[in-house]
Amino acid sequence: MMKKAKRVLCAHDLSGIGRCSLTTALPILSSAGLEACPLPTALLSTQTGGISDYSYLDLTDEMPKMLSHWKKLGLSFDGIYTGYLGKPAQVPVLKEAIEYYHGAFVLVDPVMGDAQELYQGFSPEYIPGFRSLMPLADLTTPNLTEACLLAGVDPRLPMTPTLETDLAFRVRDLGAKDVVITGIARDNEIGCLVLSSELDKPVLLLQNMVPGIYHGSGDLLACIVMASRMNGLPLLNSVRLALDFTVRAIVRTRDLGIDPRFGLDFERDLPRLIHRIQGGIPEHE
Ligand code: PXL
Repeated sequence: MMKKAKRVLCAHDLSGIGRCSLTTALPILSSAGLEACPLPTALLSTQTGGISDYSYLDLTDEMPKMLSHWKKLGLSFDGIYTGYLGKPAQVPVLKEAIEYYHGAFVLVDPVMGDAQELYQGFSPEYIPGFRSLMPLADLTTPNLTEACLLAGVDPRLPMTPTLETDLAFRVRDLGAKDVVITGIARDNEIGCLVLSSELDKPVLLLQNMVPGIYHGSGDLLACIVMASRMNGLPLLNSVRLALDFTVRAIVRTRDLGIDPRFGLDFERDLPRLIHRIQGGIPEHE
């Protein structure tokens, strides 16, 4: 018998330009056969990396109103995916929603910085907020900078494989069941360190590195992992699929000479993603 599409709540910003957050999450989750329900945290003209003078509307006050209407309608969610938050004050709002919809698969992407520093507009107040969400997370996907901030380690410290492994354990000790640290570099490769609740040591998955800063890569990777997990793919296969898809989009963006501040050219690969996720085909070529 045909089953209802699983419903996923997506708490992320809506940026008109920049293919990040909701403009990435919604098409990816829909392609994966999921009903993607946006709970926008902020409205921006563009993503903020490398761009100034963007417009910004905080939606903190709107979020409880949307959630309360959804509660009144008696809706349920099978998944909750949180990302870029407009204000640290949104953390308690999300905590309440996660507790209310207990049983939903929860991915917390603790979006707050990259390249060893906090993003424009972010204060250190976000750090305890995201730490407090970790015990509610089935999975968290910090990049290396965010993992340091969560773990209380200076993100400007030189990285070593030992420190990276230590970070994965420290983030898991904060309470997240599974941890995927993104942006782990080795020689000419880049990838993710995956520490699952079922493993006693992390697994490193790598892909060819494309030098440069490609905005929105972390969001694309996280929402493909979410989409794959919601379709029952195992964690390692989900990360492998997300890494391959993200690197393909980065390569295409570079080859087409697209300004990387405007996001990754991922759309034309959606049919391939649909085939792989909905067909449960995790292997990369
Ligand atoms: O990719 C993370 C992200 C999401 N949303 C907005 C951003 C960024 C990173 O800079 O600016 C608005």
